[in-house]
Formats: sequence, C-alpha cells, structure tokens
Amino acid sequence: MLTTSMQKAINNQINDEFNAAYLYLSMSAYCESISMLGFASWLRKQSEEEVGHAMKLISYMNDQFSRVVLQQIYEPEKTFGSLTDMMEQALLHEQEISDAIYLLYGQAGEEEDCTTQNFLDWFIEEQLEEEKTVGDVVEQLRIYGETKSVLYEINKELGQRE
Ligand code: OFO
Repeated sequence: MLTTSMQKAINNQINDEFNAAYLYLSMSAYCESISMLGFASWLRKQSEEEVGHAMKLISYMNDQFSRVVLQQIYEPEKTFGSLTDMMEQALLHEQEISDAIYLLYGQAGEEEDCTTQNFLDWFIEEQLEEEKTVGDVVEQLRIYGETKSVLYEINKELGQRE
C-alpha cells in the first residue's frame, strides 16, 4: 500500500488530470462555436486523453490497495481570446502538469518508493510528448500569425489527429 502522503499526492494528480480534461473540453466547445472544427476535434481528443491519464492513476491506486478520493472539478474558462492565446494557455497548462508529475516523482524518490517511480516513468514520457505536440502548434501560430491561410492549414492538420 502507498503511504498516506503519496495517496494524497496521487489523488491531487487525479484531480489535475480531470481538470485538464474539462479545460480542453471547454476549449473544444469554444472552437466549435467559432467553426474551427479541426481545433475542436483535436482538443476533444486531448480531453479524452486526460481522462485516460486520470484513469491510469486510479487503476494504479486500486492496484496498490490505496483509497481513491475524487475531488471537485473546477468550472473552466469559456472564452479564450485568439487561438494563439488559447494554445499558449494549453501549453502553460501542460508545463504545470509536467511540474506536478516531477514533484510526485521526487516524492516517490524520497519515500524510496521504486514502484511508484517506475509507474511514473510513463507519465514523464507522456508529458514530453504532450508539451511537444502543443508547443509545435503554438510555434506555428507565433511564427506565421493567424492569417486565414495559416489557420486553414493548422485547422486541417489538427482535424486529422487519430
Ligand atoms: Fe495529462 O497530460 Fe496533459 O495535461
């Protein structure tokens, strides 16, 4: 079984993942409302991935005979300014999630909890990919600007996400 303090930390991480899912879903709804359907579809899949992350943590807690305690999900923002602003916010959010994972990893190290560290390796890899994926979109928007042709291309590309 995990220590009480590790259980609390993982429960907080579960909450962060659900909050991320809700934020991405809100961004997706916003993009639907402005007819940016490629962005909307990409963000919806991103939201589903975040739910997957929360579920992975929940399964780990259950496998460790630990107590999952769900917490309140916060009301996400509804409007996001420009698409660049929105994706910058998504990137910042991913960086915060990465920091939270690194803290968890550090805590597991202090507790000499090798099993949790080993489990968290997957999340560390995943965060690298998440930051890269969102960062690439931010970079394209920053470099090329939000012209109609740029938005058309990025929207099309994001809509192709499997
Ligand atoms: Fe769960 O990785 Fe994004 O936030």
